[in-house]
Parts: sequence; C-alpha cells; structure tokens
Amino acid sequence: MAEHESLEFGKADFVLLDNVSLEEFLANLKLRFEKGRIYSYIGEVVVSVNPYRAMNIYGRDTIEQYKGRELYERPPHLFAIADAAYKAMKRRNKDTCIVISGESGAGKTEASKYIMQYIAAITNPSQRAEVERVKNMLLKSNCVLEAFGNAKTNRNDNSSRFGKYMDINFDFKGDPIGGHINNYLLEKVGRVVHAREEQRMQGDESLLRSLHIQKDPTAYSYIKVGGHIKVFHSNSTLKDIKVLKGFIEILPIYEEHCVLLQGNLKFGNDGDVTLIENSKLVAVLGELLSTKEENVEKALLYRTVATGRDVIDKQHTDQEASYGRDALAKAIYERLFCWIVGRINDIIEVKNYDARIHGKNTVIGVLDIYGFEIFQNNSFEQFCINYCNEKLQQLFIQLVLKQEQEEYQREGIPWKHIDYFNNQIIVDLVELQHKGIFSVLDEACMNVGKVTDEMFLQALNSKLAKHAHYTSRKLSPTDKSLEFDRDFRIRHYAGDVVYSVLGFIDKNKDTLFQDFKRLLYNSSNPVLKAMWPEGKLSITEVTKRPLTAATLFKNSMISLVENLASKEPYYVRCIKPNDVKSPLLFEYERCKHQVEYLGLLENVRVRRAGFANRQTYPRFLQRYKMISEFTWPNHDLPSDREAVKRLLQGCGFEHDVAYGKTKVFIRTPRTIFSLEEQRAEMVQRIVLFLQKVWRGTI
Ligand code: AD9
Ligand code: MG
Repeated sequence: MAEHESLEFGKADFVLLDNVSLEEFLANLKLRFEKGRIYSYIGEVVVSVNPYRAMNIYGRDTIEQYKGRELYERPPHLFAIADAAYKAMKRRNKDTCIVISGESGAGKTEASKYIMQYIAAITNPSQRAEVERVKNMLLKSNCVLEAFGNAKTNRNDNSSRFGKYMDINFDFKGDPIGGHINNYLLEKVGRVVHAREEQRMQGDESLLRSLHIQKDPTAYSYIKVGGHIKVFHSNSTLKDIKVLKGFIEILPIYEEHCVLLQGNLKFGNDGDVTLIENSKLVAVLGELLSTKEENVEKALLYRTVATGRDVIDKQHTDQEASYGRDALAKAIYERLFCWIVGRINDIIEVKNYDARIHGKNTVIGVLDIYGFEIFQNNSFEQFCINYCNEKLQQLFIQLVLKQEQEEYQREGIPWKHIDYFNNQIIVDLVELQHKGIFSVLDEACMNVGKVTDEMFLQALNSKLAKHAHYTSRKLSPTDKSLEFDRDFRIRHYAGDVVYSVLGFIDKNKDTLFQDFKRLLYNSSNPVLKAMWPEGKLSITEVTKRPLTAATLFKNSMISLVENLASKEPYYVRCIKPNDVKSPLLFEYERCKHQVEYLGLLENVRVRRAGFANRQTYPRFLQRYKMISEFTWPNHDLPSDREAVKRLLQGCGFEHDVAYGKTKVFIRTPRTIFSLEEQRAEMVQRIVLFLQKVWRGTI
C-alpha cells in the first residue's frame, strides 16, 4: 500500500477495494482520474488512464523519488514499474520486459517514452562517455521512428502504425551498453495508399524545394484519397527535422517523398495502349530514384513474363498499372522504414568489444505496439492489429495467472483457481493451422487470379459456420449491419468488429512485380540498390512463391510472444477515458468496457483470492518490527520467519496469513491497514519519546 496517499485520492492499489465489483473498481478509477492520479496498481500491474494534458510528474525530482524504491513506498507511477524491472534485472541477473497494452490512443507510446527516459536518467552515474552515447541514441531513435512510422488516424493524432519492441542491453554495472529494435508489422497499406485525414507538412523551405516537395499536402493524391501518409509527423518541429537530417541523411526523405509523388501518377489508355497521363512526373521519379526515366516508365507500364523459353514484355492494363504503382509505393515505404530501423540498430548494437570485456549482459525489453482499433471500415490491417492484441491479451492471461501459481507453488502455498475469460479461442480462430482465418486466406491466395474476395468469404462461412466468435450475413441472415458478399464479424476480447473482405486477397499476396525490384536494384544510388537484393535475379530464376503477409505476420507474432514469455514481465495497462481527447471527461461506459475486456477485475480477484500482499521476511520485519515486543528493536528468534510468525500471532492475525518459504502472504487488505495503523501509532510514540529524551525531560 502506498502510505503516502490519503484515501481522498481513492485506493492506490485496486487490491485494497472493499468489494471487488465493477462499480467499485470504476468509482475508484474515476475518483483517481479526477484527482489527477492517473496511475494505480493491481499488485505489480500499473493501470494508467490517459490524462490528455501535460502532467508535472515526470521531472528530475520525481525520478529521484522513485530511484531504488520499492513499489509500495511511493504513489503508483510508471517510474516505479520501470525501477522494479530494472532492479529485478540487476539483482537477479534476469532479463525482464515491460509490456504496454491498451487500445489506440490510450497512451502506450507516451508511457514507453517515459519508461525509457527514466531508465536513461537512473543509469550511468559515472557518466561514461560511451554509455551516454548509447543512451542518447536510444532516446533519439524514438523520434526518428515516430516521424516515419506514426500517422494521424481518427483514433489518435499520433498513432503508431508499427509495433516496436526495443531491447536495452545492460552491462554488469547496470548501465546501458546497447540495444536492438524489432519493428513489427508495419501497417504500410493504411499508411501509404488509403487515407483518412489530411496531413500537414512542414519543414525547412530549401530542403523541401530541393526535393520537389509541395508544402500543400493536398497536392498529393495519396493524401487526398484520405491516406495516413505524410513526410513528417504533424507535431514535428524544425528541430525534429534537423535531428532527422543529421541522423539518417537525406535519402529516406527523398524516398518517402517519391512515394507521395507516385500517387499522382495517372494512367489512361489510347485504344489498346496504356499511357501515363502526367509523364513529367516520371522524370522527377527517375531523378529521385537515381535511375533512367525510360526505365521507370517501362516498369510502370510493362511486365516481363517468361512463357516457356521466351521472355516477353506484357503490357499492363491501366488497372494493373495502378495496382503496380500502389504496390511499389508501399514497398518503397516498407523497405525504407526497415532500412532506417537497420541503420539505428547498427548504431545502437552492443559492440563486440564491450560484450567481450563485460561478459554476459542482461536485457530489459519494452514493447509498444499498435492498440486494438475499430474504424468505420475495417480491413486486413485492422484484422492483423486486432489479432496482435488478442495475442498480447493471451500472454497477459497466461503469465499473470502463471506467475501467481508459480509463486504459490514455489512458496509451498495452495492455490485456488479463479475463473476468467480465456481468449485462446479467438487466437485459434485466427491462427490455427488449416482451420483458422489466416489459413483459409492463404489457401485462397494459392489460386492466383481465380479466387475473389467474395469466394474467400464463402470459404470462411463454410469452415467457421459453428464458431461462436465468427459470423456473417449468410450465417445470421437477419443481421442488417452485415453486407452479404462483403462482411464478416469477429467477437474479439475487446469488442465486436465487422471486417470487409474487400482487398484481403491482394493485401495478403502483397506482390510487387519483379520489374520494379529490378528497376530499383539497378539504381545508381548504392543504398537504394542494397534495399532490393532480389532485383538481381533474372526473370527465369524467380519462381519461389514468397510468404504471404498473413503468414509473415503470424510468424512474427509468435516469435514476439515467445520472446516476451522468456523474460520476467511487467505490465502497464492503458485506458482511454474518452474519445474526444478531453482531460476532464471520464466516459463511464467507455471505461467500463475497457476494464472489462482487459480483464482487470479478474486480475484483482486472482491477486486477492491468493493474497493481497506478500513480502519477504526481512522486509516485513524492517517495516513492522516496532509493533511487537518480540521483534523490537531486534529479535532473538532462530529465523526471521519465526519472528514474523510471533509478531503476527501477537497481533491476532494468524488466521489471515500464510507462511511461505521466503515470504509472508497476507490475505486481506484489512490486515495490512491494521498493521500500518499500528505502525504509524508506534512511530509517533517513538518520536515523542525521542523528543523527550532530547529535551532531557526523561
Ligand atoms: V496507438 O495504439 O499508437 O494509436 P497509443 O500509443 O496508445 O495509441 P499515445 O501514447 O500516442 O497512444 O497517446 C495519445 C495521445 O494522448 C498523446 O499524443 C498525448 O497527447 C496524450 N497522452 C497520452 N499519455 C499521456 C501522458 N502521460 N501525459 C500527457 C498523454 N498526455
Ligand atoms: Mg502508439
């Protein structure tokens, strides 16, 4: 319990609620939010509510308050969980990770930044130059990735369109010596080709001019269609842009811009011949991609195909050409992003020299991924994002429960099972081999050109007709919210989402004509060339079918989850208080829904049905020894365990506690309250006594 917090701010730890009910949980959450207490605990899990305003709680002085402290010694904070993860890693030489989850706009990315900031602030007391360099790069990398990988959606003005998992490596002293970023599943389709809102572009005038960048974003088709794309994040300042320039030089900006220009390419036809309507752009593209104008034109209009022994140039229809253009734009964007991540990794990776000198190092991983989202139209990208959130929820369920179970087992204390909704059934619905939605989709994509999105939906309907979490208009004919040949609905852990199958097959195949790969491989810009190694292959060599987007996504999710499960996890559960970005509004129903689907109530129950509080014997004695004559000022019993037993027997709490091998477990919060009260009383008496001694009145 955080003794510093009075009840005026509600209960700092939900485990201390008098009754574990949704109503009480929400009343406490609301009270705390309104009092500006945006963080609370469920045991060691941080519950965070997005304040939508600047909070004065992340400064140097606050950092100092949390440094090296135990969780319950200070009011709930991200810094406390970061410190706990750091301490666990340092003390026990264990890899830890901090998993931040919550829906889009709930505050995950902000939380990850504060956590990084805290870790940077508390390490390297001796100011070693190399460590300072690494810390700086780790912090700066965020800004670069956000500039390229975030975009405005109608859920969040600065929405992460990629998942980021960052490992920070520490040496034996506990100082950061390097890191590694895995970028998961960049949502390039939504980011590049489709669009929802306007983006603002700003920047250094001369830089923009030299790159043929128009200041008016509506000059770009991809933006006009409503796309997420932009050159810089809408909050970027000139300073950020300078950082970008310095960090990665100019090339990526060229390319992203070139992605935008491509959107303006229009195709028409003259009889049988497909034409580029605004051919001036082709020259600009050629310049930006360091390749010949005629080669760009050819790759946009023709496709080289092998027919038996012959190789011929087959002309695209204008539809195919538009498809190719969009695929190229997406691919350039994706490779550019991966290239940036690769360069950052080159800079921050643990140098062999350090690793050799310091031997084994340990890791803290921080996961900030895109949150569960529901749009007006949900497509393949939302499907993947929401599946990813299902996987993380599954991990939470397993680990939070597993950890409890393991701790009770380890300590020799019996465990009673608590019921909770297990979303494994939804994870299976998506990823199960042969039966899951991804498998059905991959199967549809095997038959090139023959299977339509509608046929894919039919296949889903026949395979999943009986699944409790899947439905469509065919299966529920009276449900008017579903379009017949287009929609299916998944009952996710976080709510129902209707997906439109339109585009699923194309997006899953994600094919880029080999001609484009060759075009870019032949660029005279060496960096661009290096991004397209497959361009080297001749047409007859390219036969292997690439893995589909769904398979790649699923594989990366599985390895992500394996990685997280191998570390000691700490959790931050983010809640979005309203949909209008207001610092004042606590929308009851919205919050209730999130508390429910995040399984927070079950989390409290599991934590309590076991024991609300646990402390090692020495720690317990240090805090409460003054309340018993057997332990104050020191005990002469054979062990700390015996001493704690004697103390608790003396207070009459024997029925409410269990003695593990290294820790005492206390079942109800009341016992802790009572111990705290007695302690406060004794501390006061001791202080009064000491004052009298000093004054000489005793
Ligand atoms: V998404 O899944 O990437 O779309 P996030 O990452 O969960 O989403 P984000 O951290 O970007 O949300 O937060 C959204 C906005 O809420 C931020 O841009 C801030 O304006 C606001 N926010 C979030 N957390 C804080 C905070 N601790 N203090 C102040 C905050 N503002
Ligand atoms: Mg984010």
